[in-house]
This record gives sequence, C-alpha cells and structure tokens, in this order.
Amino acid sequence: MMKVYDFEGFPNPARVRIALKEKGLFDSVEFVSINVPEGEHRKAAFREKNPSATVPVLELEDGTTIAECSAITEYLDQLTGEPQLTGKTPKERAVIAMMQRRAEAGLFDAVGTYFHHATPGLGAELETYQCAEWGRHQKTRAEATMRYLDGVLADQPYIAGKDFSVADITVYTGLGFADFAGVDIPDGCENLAHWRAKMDSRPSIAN
Ligand SMILES: N[C@@H](CCC(=O)N[C@@H](CS)C(=O)NCC(=O)O)C(=O)O
Repeated sequence: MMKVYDFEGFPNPARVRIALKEKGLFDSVEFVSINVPEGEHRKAAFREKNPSATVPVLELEDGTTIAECSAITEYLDQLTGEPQLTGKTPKERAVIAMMQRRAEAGLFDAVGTYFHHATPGLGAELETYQCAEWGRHQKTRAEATMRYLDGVLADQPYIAGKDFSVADITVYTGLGFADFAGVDIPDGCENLAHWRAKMDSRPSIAN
C-alpha cells in the first residue's frame, strides 16, 4: 500500500488529501503522522524521505518517495490513467501548470512566508531564521494574487478554465492558510468569495 507522511490539519497536507479524494484514492493509502509541531520532520529518519524536511511525502510500494504537492498530485492523477486534475491536452496541461504555479508562488507560498517570517509561525524552536520585513512583503503579494484571481474568476468558473483542476485545490487551501495566518481577502473580491463558497460544498472538500 502507498503511504502518505503528513500532519492532518496542516495546509500542504490538505492539498494532497483533497487530490486523493478527487481521485477516489483516499482509502488506497496509509497515512503516517509526522508530528511537525514537535519537529519530527527535521529528524534524520524523515530527512531520508525528504531532504527538504517538509510534509507531505508520498511513498510508493517500491520505496520511491515523492515530495512536493504538485509532483504528488501529478503522480496520483496519472496513476488512474484518467487525468482529471492536471489536464489532458497539451494546451490544458500548460494552462493548468501556469495557474497552479501562480497560485502556489503568489498565494500559497506567499502566505507561508508571511506566516513563518512575520508571525510566531511554528514557534521559536522551529523558526530559527525570521525576516519580518520579507514576511510582510509576501503578505502584500498574497493580497495582490487574490485580486488577480478574483479577476480571473470574472470570466471563467474555475481557476484554470471551465473545469476544476489542481490549481483550484491550491487556491482553496491557500485561502484556508491565509485565514489561519491572518491574511484577509481584500474587499471587493466577490468572484473569489463566490468561488470559495462553491468549493466549500464540493465532496472532496466538504467530506
Ligand atoms: N512546497 C512544499 C511545501 C511543504 C511544506 O512547507 N509543508 C509544511 C507543512 S504545511 C511543513 O512541512 N513545514 C515544516 C517547516 O516549516 O518546518 C510542498 O508542496 O509540499
């Protein structure tokens, strides 16, 4: 059985958990909890699985370890032979990859940098280097990305076009991370708010 090393309730693990549900694979993996708040992910045993010392990590039955949510989602999507999250045609795949990267760098990771640098983050023991100014700058980047995505959603129902994709998962979990970190959706982003309300009731997210 494949294994997912993660910590339930954290934002990056949530990305893979939603992808697993979208693919009907949630019950085909064994979850192994890595206690991130206590620093278990920084110990040698876990660094052997992921030198970046982050969760989640997918471990295949042959022992191959795959880190990075985008890479894990790509694998899961291809595994079933029927890609639904990362596109089928060259054009779909490229547009989804572009929007996924914009969402990840501009929103999800920007919120993460704000959280880790400009707030207490994971606490003094784990946050060994903080640059508050850089963190605050990334908050403005996250807000700008929310405004950009609001504009995107004025013309199309999902982040990368007419169909749900991995980019929607990244934006949805990025907004959840933003709530947790204290980054508000700017006033007037009604398209983004409506899209979010629609996502709230999607089975892979609601259940
Ligand atoms: N880009 C990575 C980010 C993974 C990540 O940062 N995960 C967080 C949990 S949400 C983590 O393990 N943080 C540990 C730390 O900051 O020490 C991915 O896509 O998986």
